[in-house]
Amino acid sequence: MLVSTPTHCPYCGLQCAMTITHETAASTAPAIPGGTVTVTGRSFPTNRGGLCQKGWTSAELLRNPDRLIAPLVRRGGRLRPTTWEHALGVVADGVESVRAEHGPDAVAVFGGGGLTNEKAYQLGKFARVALGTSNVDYNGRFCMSSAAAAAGRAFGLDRGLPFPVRDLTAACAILLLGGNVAETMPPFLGHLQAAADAGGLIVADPRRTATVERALSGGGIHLQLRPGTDLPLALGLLHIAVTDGRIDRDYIADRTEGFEDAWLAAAQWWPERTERVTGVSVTQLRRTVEILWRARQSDTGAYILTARGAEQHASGTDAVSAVINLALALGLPGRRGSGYGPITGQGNGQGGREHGQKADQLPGYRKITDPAARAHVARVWGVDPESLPGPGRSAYELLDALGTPDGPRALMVHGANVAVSAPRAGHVVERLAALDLLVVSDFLLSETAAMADVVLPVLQWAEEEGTITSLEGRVLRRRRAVPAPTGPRSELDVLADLAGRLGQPVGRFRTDPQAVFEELRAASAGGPADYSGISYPRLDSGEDVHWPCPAGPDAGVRHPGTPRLFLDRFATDNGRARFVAVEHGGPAESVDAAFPLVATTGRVLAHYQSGAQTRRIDELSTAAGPMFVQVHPDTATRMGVVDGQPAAVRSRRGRTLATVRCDEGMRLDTVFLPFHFAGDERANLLTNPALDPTSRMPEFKACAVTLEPAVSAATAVEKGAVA
Ligand SMILES: Nc1nc2c(c(=O)[nH]1)N[C@H]1C(S)=C(S)[C@@H](COP(=O)(O)OP(=O)(O)OC[C@H]3O[C@@H](n4cnc5c(=O)[nH]c(N)nc54)[C@H](O)[C@@H]3O)O[C@H]1N2
Ligand SMILES: Nc1nc2c(c(=O)[nH]1)N[C@H]1C(S)=C(S)[C@@H](COP(=O)(O)OP(=O)(O)OC[C@H]3O[C@@H](n4cnc5c(=O)[nH]c(N)nc54)[C@H](O)[C@@H]3O)O[C@H]1N2
Ligand code: SF4
Ligand SMILES: [Mo]
Repeated sequence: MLVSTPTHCPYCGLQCAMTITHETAASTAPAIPGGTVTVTGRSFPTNRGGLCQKGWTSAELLRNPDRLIAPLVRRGGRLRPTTWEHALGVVADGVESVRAEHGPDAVAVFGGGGLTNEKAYQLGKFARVALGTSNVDYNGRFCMSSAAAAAGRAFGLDRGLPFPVRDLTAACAILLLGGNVAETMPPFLGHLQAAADAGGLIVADPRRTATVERALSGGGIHLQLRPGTDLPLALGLLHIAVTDGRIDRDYIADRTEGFEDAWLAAAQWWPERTERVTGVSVTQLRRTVEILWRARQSDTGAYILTARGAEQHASGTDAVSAVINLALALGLPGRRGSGYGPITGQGNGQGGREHGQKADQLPGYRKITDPAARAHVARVWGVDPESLPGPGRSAYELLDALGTPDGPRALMVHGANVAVSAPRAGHVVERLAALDLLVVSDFLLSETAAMADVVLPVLQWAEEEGTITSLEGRVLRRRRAVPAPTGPRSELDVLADLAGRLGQPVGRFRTDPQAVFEELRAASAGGPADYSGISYPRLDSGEDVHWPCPAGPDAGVRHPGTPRLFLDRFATDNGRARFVAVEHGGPAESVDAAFPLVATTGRVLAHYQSGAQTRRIDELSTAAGPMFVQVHPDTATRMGVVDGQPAAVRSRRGRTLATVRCDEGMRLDTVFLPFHFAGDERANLLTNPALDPTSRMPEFKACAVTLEPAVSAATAVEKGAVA
């Protein structure tokens, strides 16, 4: 029998629509249901039927032989299969004893932007109520925190893109800073086609990426800046816009505040100075302003977008503020057919940062320090507001404190692989090893799970119900499309069971996703991310609902949702967007004779994040090839490394092994490494955990390194160099 279910991709924030078809058949393995599972693209505004290679192959992990079936508990140094009863007993006892000895903050939780809204919400509630800990944060801190912080201070609200992706389709000019969407969200590139064809796609990236190639093929511009210089680039562009009279003075007067101070900062960034610091020519700077301004004036659509390249810096929040200042001066935000927005990365990167797994937040994007927010959420949870902890440590600070005298002694990880993806990963692994108790919930034995004392096998995306909120703030239904293996349990079930063992009353932690969503609606009501008017039936009917979507006083009136924010006013107290005066400091670590190159890191098309999932899919692993370091041929010669040969990349924190990939399109001073590989090939053995003062985002995109030839393990064995 064939059963087809409409749902969405498990990977990135574009949340392409897909149909999963399951052909039922008798099972050949005891725990694993039989039958074939196929994926097809489904018509939807963001992907228009298209999927990338990761989406096409996403069903393979459902029946992957590496799939975790039974809980694992470490005994005699090894992880061994056991029963749920025993595994959860070990977790509950371990948590109780750490709490008794060191207090509630000694148990920490690390969540993920891949969790559904229901799971993210429940994880935050579990941390605050069942554990009573302030120490809960998640991998979105490594992803969207700088963009979110900058949007918050400029617009009073962060929702990723404040407009639907489809609005970009008509635009004639788009400036994209630090995004390689041709590899990170291939169907998104289709929305940039009109701009690209008009010669209006401008991409700021130190590398000549596939996205840059698309821009250049239509006559667009590549701003090949030095890593970590988006901030002065944006200041320089604002300088030109002001001095050439290419700013919207009426908009600045009517809809914004703080322009004078922002201009004072940008006034120092005359074009030649900007060129010297960023490496982008004055001609290109002028053309960029000209293209954006022309599109803005003729109302043919001008947008500015940022992604991780511009944001993942110790000055990422200020860099995004500088970009928003430029957008405001041109009069783009809050206007139909133009705008600014960051491109959210993870599947539920947006919802994941709204419902309370972030150290400083409660559901509905509420602040945990706000007494009214605490009272509201405590009422929904049936607890005393006084019992809710305050803000806790940010993701890297949390990991850095593990096992230290004042830090957490136990950690529960849900949906992240920090042993690979956290900055200064060698140090993070040492901290994980210093814990009394590490509990990882996953469906695969990720590198982090492999270090755990207890591993809890959970269900995968196509085996359970839930909702996610995509990069455009649209709430989507994820559906159960295939039967689950016997053994793994749903995360909601695991959290409820543990909560009971930790003394929580029966029924406080629900296990049915729809029931949890109903609670989330109530908890979010009246908050910035108000979901109270959204329901499973509304979403199931295919309705296009973007938050905020309040229920309103009259339950009979359905709020239509808010596809476009800020059209009348911004979400600040006085309704005006705020310019923020920012200064350039540059990357936290500078190059010197010992570490003469800047390393930046990022993604390739076929792998996802830490690679825990995609490294297990042969088609993707083959397409991606081995770990590499991308370098200009002249730089390779200078450093004595050879194309196609192994090299060691060293920073002040560690050493990474990679195959040299020479590329004429690289800057001479920059190398690039993907962060999808494990073990000695982790790019994060190099990265600098310098944190942004506002967002606490680590500096993934710039650290000082050197390159030297290396003998790979394989070559060494061949040559007899290793016994
Ligand atoms: N294939 C694939 N797709 C993904 C993911 C994945 O792991 N694999 N992950 C998803 C997630 S969570 C995210 S956050 C998004 C990320 O999506 P992107 O932001 O597009 O991805 P990155 O490769 O991290 O960075 C983009 C570009 O920034 C450039 N860059 C590096 N340093 C700088 C700099 O200082 N300034 C500027 N302007 N550019 C710089 C890099 O060369 C790179 O080409 O992708 C999502 N989609
Ligand atoms: N050097 C460098 N490092 C980076 C970045 C970079 O650009 N450069 N980017 C950063 C960014 S933007 C991000 S988003 C992070 C991502 O880094 P990670 O947080 O490590 O991301 P994933 O590899 O997606 O890890 C998710 C894990 O959770 C599991 N999982 C998936 N779904 C679920 C679920 O529903 N429940 C549970 N319990 N588990 C699940 C997966 O199998 C996987 O093991 O990496 C950051 N690290
Ligand atoms: S672009 Fe993102 S959502 Fe779409 S198929 Fe690829 S990974 Fe999935
Ligand atoms: Mo991300």
